[in-house]
Amino acid sequence: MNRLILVLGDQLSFGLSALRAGDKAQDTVVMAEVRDEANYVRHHPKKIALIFAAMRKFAAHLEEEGWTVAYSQLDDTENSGSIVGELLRRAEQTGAQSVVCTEPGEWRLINKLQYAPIKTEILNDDRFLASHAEFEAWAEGRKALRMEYFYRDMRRKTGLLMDGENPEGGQWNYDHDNRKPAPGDIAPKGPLKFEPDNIVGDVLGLVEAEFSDHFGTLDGFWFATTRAQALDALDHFITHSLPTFGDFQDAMVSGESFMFHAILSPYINIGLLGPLEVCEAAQEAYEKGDAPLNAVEGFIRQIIGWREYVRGIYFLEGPDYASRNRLGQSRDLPAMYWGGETKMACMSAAVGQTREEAYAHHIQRLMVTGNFALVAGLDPQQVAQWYLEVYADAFEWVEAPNVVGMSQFADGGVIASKPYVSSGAYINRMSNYCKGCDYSVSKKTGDGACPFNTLYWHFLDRHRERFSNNARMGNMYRTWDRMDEDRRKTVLQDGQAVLDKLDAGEIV
Ligand code: FAD
Ligand code: DLZ
Ligand code: SF4
Repeated sequence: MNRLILVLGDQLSFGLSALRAGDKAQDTVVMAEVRDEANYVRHHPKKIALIFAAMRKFAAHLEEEGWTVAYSQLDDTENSGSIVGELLRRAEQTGAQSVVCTEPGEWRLINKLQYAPIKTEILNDDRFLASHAEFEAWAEGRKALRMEYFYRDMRRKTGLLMDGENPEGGQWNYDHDNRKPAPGDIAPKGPLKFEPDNIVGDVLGLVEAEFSDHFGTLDGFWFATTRAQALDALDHFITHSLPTFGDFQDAMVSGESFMFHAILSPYINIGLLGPLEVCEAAQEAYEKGDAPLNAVEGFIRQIIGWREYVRGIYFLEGPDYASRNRLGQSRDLPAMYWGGETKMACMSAAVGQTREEAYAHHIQRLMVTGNFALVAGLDPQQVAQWYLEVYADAFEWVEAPNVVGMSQFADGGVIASKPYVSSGAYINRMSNYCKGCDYSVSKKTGDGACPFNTLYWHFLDRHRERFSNNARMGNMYRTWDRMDEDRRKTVLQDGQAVLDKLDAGEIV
């Protein structure tokens, strides 16, 4: 009996479980550009363009391989505007009675497919190293679900950077070597960029016409949109950036949007690259003596450790995870997140490059935009929606744990053992942003004091009840308590003044 094989925009992998289960001779692959997916949050135009262009090229490859593909372009007049709508329309056209798909990366869409008015079989997404069952077994009975221990199991499972039973070089984690600020004369090569071809050009025209009111620019689109291009981008990263990736992993420099990062997450997350092949390429560079252990271990840990771990948490914790707000923070996202004027050079740099590139690296996401959201008491759901919209690599299974959990502590500590908050000193140590800022990072209070300096203490003070017994935060509270009472009062007043300005829509 003929069936429909659904392939979603972030499932562009030739080895996808739904394709493996299909029969080229009688099944029809359904791929659909739909308004529901492009608009359920207002994705960055570059993200939509990446997904649509990569979908069109993937569909063409499937046809070359003998599949029958029913592809809906966004502007097809018959397009119903939703994934389920398109499945029903194609079922009527082909006479198919059932659908086979690979589990989507978001509860919202899983739910829609589960309750679709057509029989739908949802298969495991085995493009990940750890299945849901394996992650559940790992988590079972543990008091705290810390990434480091999960990561070690993944090293053992994959054999990556293993010397028999032991970690290569004698240590599991070389993070302490990876926190260097960047010297003044660094010249990162940046990611490999691709000229738009005709298919990309068509998509850019469509996205410009339909989604130009979303935050972000389409100008200078350069993403890879095929597996072959993504493999070239991987090769370029391994050759030019991996050797220094570790040393400057946390560093931020004005005007350098990419530093030595891989910029591979958009490709891995939509399926053009597999996580294991990316890690194997890094391991090979280490074995050939082309990249040092601290860089290669750090890189591999992000993928087989963090990436797999956050996915495990998202599915283990269930559909309510993304809406948690355990700190009860509720302030609206200020206009500076949408490019509104700000005097904070670090925020301006992170948001500005996000608008341009649909990309910011980990420390910009965690310690600039995330840190500010947390100390300023922003509503974590609005914050999460922002991240889901603006980054090309954002899909809820990976975005929500990183934002709601790691960055905003809104899951109450499932992921992080303490909140990632800092004063301006951290940003000053890891970047050159403060040199060009209207605020003074060395000023703790008063006119022109860095907002992070006062809001950091304001955050700790207003959440004292929750955090003062946290062993990892004892030093912070002891430092606060040692401050003279008048000084504490001034710090809190100044912090409150920043919050009042945000509430009044004034420029901060
Ligand atoms: P690199 O720094 O070069 O790292 C290599 C690879 O490791 C990445 O390509 C990615 O696949 C993986 N990786 C690294 N850190 C993480 C992590 N914490 N979680 C999952 N994978 C990781 N990553 C996303 O893929 N999608 C998101 O929506 C996303 N949202 C984030 C939100 C916040 C608040 C924070 C703090 C982090 C978020 N991350 C997200 C993780 C990380 O910032 C990005 O994976 C990374 O910036 C992607 O750029 P890159 O390829 O240059 O990564
Ligand atoms: C993100 C996205 C966008 C913008 N558009 C589409 C689309 O038109 N068609 C499609 O199949 N998938 C799209 N996606 C990816 C889905 O939103 C994604 O599969 C779910 O969010 C689950 O990760
Ligand atoms: Fe950011 Fe404060 Fe430095 Fe300005 S002084 S760039 S606001 S950390």
